[in-house]
Amino acid sequence: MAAPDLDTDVLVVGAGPAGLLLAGDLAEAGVRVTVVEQLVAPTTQSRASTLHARTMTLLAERGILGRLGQLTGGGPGHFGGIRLDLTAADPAHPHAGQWKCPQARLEAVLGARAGELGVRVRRGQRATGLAADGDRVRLTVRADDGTSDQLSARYLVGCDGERSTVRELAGFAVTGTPATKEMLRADVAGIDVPNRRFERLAGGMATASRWPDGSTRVMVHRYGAAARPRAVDPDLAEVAATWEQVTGERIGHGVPVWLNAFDNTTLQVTEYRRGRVLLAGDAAHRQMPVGGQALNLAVQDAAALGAALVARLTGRGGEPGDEVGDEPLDGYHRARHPIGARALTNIQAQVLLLLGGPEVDPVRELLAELMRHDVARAHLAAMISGLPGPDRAHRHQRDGSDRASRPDRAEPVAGITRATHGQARERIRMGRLTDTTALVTGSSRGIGRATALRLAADGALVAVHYATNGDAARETVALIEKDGGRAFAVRAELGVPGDVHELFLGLERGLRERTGEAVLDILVNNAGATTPAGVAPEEVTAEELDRLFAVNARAPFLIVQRALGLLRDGGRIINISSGLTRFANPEQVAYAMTKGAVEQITLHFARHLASRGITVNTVAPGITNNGSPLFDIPEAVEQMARLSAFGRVGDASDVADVVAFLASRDGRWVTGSFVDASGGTLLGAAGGAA
Ligand code: NAP
Ligand code: P7Q
Repeated sequence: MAAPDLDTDVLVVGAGPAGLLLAGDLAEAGVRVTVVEQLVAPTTQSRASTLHARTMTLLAERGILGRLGQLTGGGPGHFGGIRLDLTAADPAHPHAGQWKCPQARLEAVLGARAGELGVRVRRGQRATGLAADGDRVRLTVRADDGTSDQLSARYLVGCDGERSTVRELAGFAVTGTPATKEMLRADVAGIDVPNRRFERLAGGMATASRWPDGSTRVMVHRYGAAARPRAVDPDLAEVAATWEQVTGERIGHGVPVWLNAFDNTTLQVTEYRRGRVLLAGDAAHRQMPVGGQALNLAVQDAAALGAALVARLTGRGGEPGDEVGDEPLDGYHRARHPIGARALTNIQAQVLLLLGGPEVDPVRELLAELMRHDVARAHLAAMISGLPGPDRAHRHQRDGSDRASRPDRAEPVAGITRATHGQARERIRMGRLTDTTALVTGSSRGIGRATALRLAADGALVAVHYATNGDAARETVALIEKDGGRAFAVRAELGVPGDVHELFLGLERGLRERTGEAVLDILVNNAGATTPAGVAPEEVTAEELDRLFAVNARAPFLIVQRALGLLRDGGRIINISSGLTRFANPEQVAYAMTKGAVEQITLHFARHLASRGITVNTVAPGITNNGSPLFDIPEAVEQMARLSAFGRVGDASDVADVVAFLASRDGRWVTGSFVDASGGTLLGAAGGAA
């Protein structure tokens, strides 16, 4: 459809992810496209490493997601160093969360697709001149051998990164703010420093993570250190000096593999289109690489621009596309400019949170507090994931039931009305367990805490049991009260003589003080002792076996027995077991034996208590992030994530939501059952690429 004297319809400068995706989309729609790239061969630098939900969908829509191979979940994500579970954007999204994929692998797949669709990539050629006349653009390119060539096209797109030549040549206007803060980054071999994620120390912020090859990626910022113009990358001596100032550790003896510095320069073009020239990705907006958004924004820009150019160029009639006019291209600017601006704002906010000194601590605290609310988490996670936020998304009804029954003594768990919008759901969920009471053992931390929070959010009065960690238990109570829920803490070490008696003294007193009676609707046997990894079956001692059985099996049995006198008819018992009762892991044999025993409580008491309408069920989590430091080590998380069919480790809330279902009225027809809440860990290994 190009005029015969034109070289091509669309010229794309830059064969990064944006340029290659765009070129493929254009070629697929029958638009002629040529890509110009200054690098002779694709880069192998690590660069970006994270794909977000919207990007995953774009790749799936093009049929190339599977070509990336099995991707592992990239953990929960963060906002300015404050933990943020990106699946909160839309937990039902097929690609919820973030996914690890080196940029080089993505480029290889996008490049192969473009090649198959007939795209020509002219490598080793640099754009040096640009002229627009009438209905065409002319681009001068210079090859490495010094020879120049001129290419003509109807449209030119700059996907050539933050130092975009196309942006310069076409004279785009930009707005932004200069650098104020700088971060040093290095991959260093031969050093041994502890892994840490955004650790805030007295003098600065430090991050370290060991690569599988044994080298360590360190990033460091000294609070208050201003950015300075750099002609060359920092050397190891500079990085090591800053690292020592901030952490007190020495790394100067290491071998640097890669060193660089990056700053928070912010820049955005005021218009994404200037006549026949358009920009996408970093060429249109430059930002500090915080939170892995740049690559995702670029790919999403490119997809939007591809659709706009196809609409512009493939209309019907004599002169293809002319009756459509420039509207689609202006629409591209109108759609993507505000998204870019919003991303720059969130990134600047994250830079302040991450690289600000102690003066930002109060803001971090408040923000962390807000982020404990579903809606706030969903809002930020959606912004980063490229998905519509909770205020805009049409939510799937998740927990609706047509029966709006009143709380009822025989069936204590209140029914709810149909909810279709996020906010309505939030409010209605508050009512599901009103007038009920719950005991969650071991709810100072981990899965127990998440369960206590969820049951309290549903309206239950929750007894937060703990053994040693009083501060953490009080924090659980405070978190519940902050959201308008009701809870109290109860201490009792389980597995020692008198344990269950002590627990029930505290429980009954707490219930009487608040409700006037000692009546329990929901019991969650969650507290558990675990064995350290790395102990061979041969090394398990009799004492250890006794301790595990005392805490994990004996105590839950005695708690159920003692609870019978408190439990209301129609009540609920949920026992937390482990996927390890069906997944062999010899190092955990003793622990798994105790969980096998707990599952017997479910079977036999389900029969025993059915006449009273009490259900008894087992929930079996797989590897679940309980906040232990292990889950701060990206490599460890990646390895554990592979065990789940969904490629990520469980979140405590993933398990808590399952418990809440069994505790709710909706779970009334389920008793004596084993509910696998391990994200498909028991399905076995995948047969092939997803
Ligand atoms: P966690 O973070 O290790 O917390 C354990 C909780 O149990 C804490 O509240 C702790 O109280 C309490 N606890 C431990 N020993 C106790 C004792 N002797 N007496 C009284 N309380 C005691 O636990 P989690 O990882 O969330 O695990 C919760 C349950 O899920 C456990 O039954 C575990 O076996 C099961 N599970 C966990 C995973 C996983 O990957 N995380 C996987 C499958 C199953 P203090 O804070 O006071 O010490
Ligand atoms: O491997 C587990 C596992 C584990 C551990 O790693 C050690 C820890 C955290 O001290 C106790 C622990 C408890 C568990 O319940 C599991 C577990 O459920 C699991 C593991 C590995 C593979 C599959 C699993 O469940 C299906």
